[in-house]
Amino acid sequence: MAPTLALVGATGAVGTVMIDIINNRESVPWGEIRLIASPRSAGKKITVRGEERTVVALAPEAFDGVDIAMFDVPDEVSAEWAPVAVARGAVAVDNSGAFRMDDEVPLVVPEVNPGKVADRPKGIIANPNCTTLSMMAALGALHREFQLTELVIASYQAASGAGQEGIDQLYGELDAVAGKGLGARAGDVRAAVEAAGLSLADSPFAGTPLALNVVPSAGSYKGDGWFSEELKVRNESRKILGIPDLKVSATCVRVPVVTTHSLAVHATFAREVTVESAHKVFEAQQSIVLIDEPERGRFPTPADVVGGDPTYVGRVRQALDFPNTLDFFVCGDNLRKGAALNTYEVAENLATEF
Ligand code: 11C
Repeated sequence: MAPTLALVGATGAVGTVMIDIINNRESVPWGEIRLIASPRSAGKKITVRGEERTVVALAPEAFDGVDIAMFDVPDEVSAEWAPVAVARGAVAVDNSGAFRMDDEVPLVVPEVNPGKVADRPKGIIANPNCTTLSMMAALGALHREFQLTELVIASYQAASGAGQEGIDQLYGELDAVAGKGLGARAGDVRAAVEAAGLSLADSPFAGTPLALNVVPSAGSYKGDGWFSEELKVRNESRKILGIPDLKVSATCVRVPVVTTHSLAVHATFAREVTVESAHKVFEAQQSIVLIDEPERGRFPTPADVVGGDPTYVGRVRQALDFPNTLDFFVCGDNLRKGAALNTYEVAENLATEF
């Protein structure tokens, strides 16, 4: 019998993208597709593959008969409910940060470590953070060929990484500053945002305006100068690539982009690497689109690739002063491959087990 799929968090920002992905798949392996959300959203009707479905409230019984449950909910909700889904017989594929660094939970990117799904003693498989994921297909492909030893990145992260609240904040701020010739005097952007009645204290962007600005803070502050997002990039990259001692340093920055994270990557390898050989590796990977003609102004940017499934790579160059080191730029839709799509791909691969 075709397996039953559940989507927990069906009405959230990532859940909504997930439904779009399911609706646009050529075919799906599922019998029933069950939509689950908080009691507040229960009863809502959503069309999935041409059939109107009613969202059911998150409760233990909601998982009865479910084979694979995808979770697109906050960490604390996953921490409580993924084990409930497993106890009711499902495999949980979780997009939160609740289980990523648990030794008994594989952290899976299908292009990099697909076999890890089999090693899931807790019945849970974790999906990486969207910043880590945005570069992982590219890094995994290069690592297979040239053996990665050191990784330095700077991220340019979109507002939607902070959910619908982040999107609303950015749009509100852009409305508040547009057409006023601001940005030439310290504090004028902040003053305009506050004068428009927008609270910066409650903003997901560290009390700082994001419009006409960049903010070197993502996630929560973890001490010693580091933000959680930077530590996630380090820890998750090591786990996914299977290099526990990989040298990693990350600086994560929020930029006034709605959706699609970008990263400037500086990657060092044990073996000799050239731009030409890296291009070949990228071109051979189905989920990567290489746009690398800088002399013609052709490289990926969030505004041009948002809504796409692939990882977009460009600006590939040999670091002038660092042997065996490449610099390149990647863009990935943080709500698609960075969240919903990778989770769905893991679930889809699992479907053959049922
Ligand atoms: C951001 N990457 O852009 C974060 C959002 O660990 O799943 C995802 C947080 C996570 O703010």
